[in-house]
Amino acid sequence: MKIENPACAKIVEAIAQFDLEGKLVDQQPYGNGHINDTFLLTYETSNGDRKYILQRMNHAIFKKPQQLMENVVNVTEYLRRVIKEQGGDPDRETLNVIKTRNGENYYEDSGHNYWRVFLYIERTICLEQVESAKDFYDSAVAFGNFQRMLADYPAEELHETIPNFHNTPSRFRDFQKAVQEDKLGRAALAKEEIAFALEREKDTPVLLDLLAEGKLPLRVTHNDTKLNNILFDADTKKALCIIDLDTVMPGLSHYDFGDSIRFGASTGAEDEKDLSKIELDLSLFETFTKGFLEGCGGSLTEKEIEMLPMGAKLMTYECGIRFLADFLEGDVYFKIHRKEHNLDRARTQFKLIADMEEKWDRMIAIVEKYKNKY
Ligand code: ADP
Ligand code: GN1
Ligand code: MG
Repeated sequence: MKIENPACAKIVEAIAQFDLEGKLVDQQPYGNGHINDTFLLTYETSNGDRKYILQRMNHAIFKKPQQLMENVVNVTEYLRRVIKEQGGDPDRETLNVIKTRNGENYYEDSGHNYWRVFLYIERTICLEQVESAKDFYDSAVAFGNFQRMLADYPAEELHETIPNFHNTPSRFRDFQKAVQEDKLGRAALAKEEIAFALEREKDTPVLLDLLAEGKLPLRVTHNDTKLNNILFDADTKKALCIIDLDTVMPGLSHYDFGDSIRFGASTGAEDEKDLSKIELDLSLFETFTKGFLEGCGGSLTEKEIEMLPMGAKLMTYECGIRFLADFLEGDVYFKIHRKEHNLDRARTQFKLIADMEEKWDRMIAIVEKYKNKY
């Protein structure tokens, strides 16, 4: 395999640290994540092929890999117990961390890259876009369930892997700074987008203010609930396993609801260039609302439910300003695959927000409809 990313040059050294059965016959870059470097490893054994996911964690973003892996191991061990109690299959329904030969959760190589291995969950499908309302509904139930399964997890034991991850006012300040500095002179290319974002500053503290006033509860949340962070069973087509647990932290239910809507209830891809293809699909919004509330199983408060549309709007907005700030700063955070990729991504988020503003009353009415159903 040709490894283009020089930081991955240590892959051979890393693989050797994990006690994986059989003979390594294939290694390929894998998946469409924007953050980590992911590889699929295939081993030949006497019982057929075994596959593993190897990841180089993004150390520039996750500054404390040890704390990050402590979270992932503790949360997945907790989930294993819950899944077993519910009669499920913990090897397929949650991530399983494979330790190094020294019994560690990850390996730091001689170039200070941090590597981890998960069991590859076989016979699964990862969707980059909603293909059917049923898939989206299943993902909603799964994300709601995820939050419910972790409801009694001692939140204070979780490390904050990215401080202020969904602190929208703090994200706004970062964005303002990126505009003011305009390090690469790119702001001229995004005048309209910058103006659009600046005009909406007043929305940014709404949810955190309610939290501070004690009107919204803090929960354990996933915080990165886009559709490709869930694996579907290829045979039953059911949502099977929630992955990408790097950002599991205390948060608001709105973060999980909102991020799923931003990604999955849009009529186009996150990086679609033709903005006429981007709208909020109200029918998918309804599908997700119903599934999420059902998955949460009556655990959300009335105020939480009432604020769900704001969760959708703020998560979309926050992601938009993060993409735009990264464009202005020279694409240092999100992986890009073409010129102006982050600007394209920001544009879809802002188009979606404009459409949400048009459809605001209908979004509220939909949430109201399911308020007391579960
Ligand atoms: P990133 O943080 O970069 O998004 P993810 O942990 O989401 O990284 O992994 C990237 C992709 O790799 C996922 O979208 C999924 O397709 C695939 N993947 C990750 N873990 C597994 C696993 N245990 N089994 C099967 N596929 C996986
Ligand atoms: C990143 O890791 P991935 O690709 O699932 C990002 C999310 C963004 C998302 C936008 C740790 O998610 O916050 O919403 O890209 N994850 C991190 O696609 O920053
Ligand atoms: Mg991911």
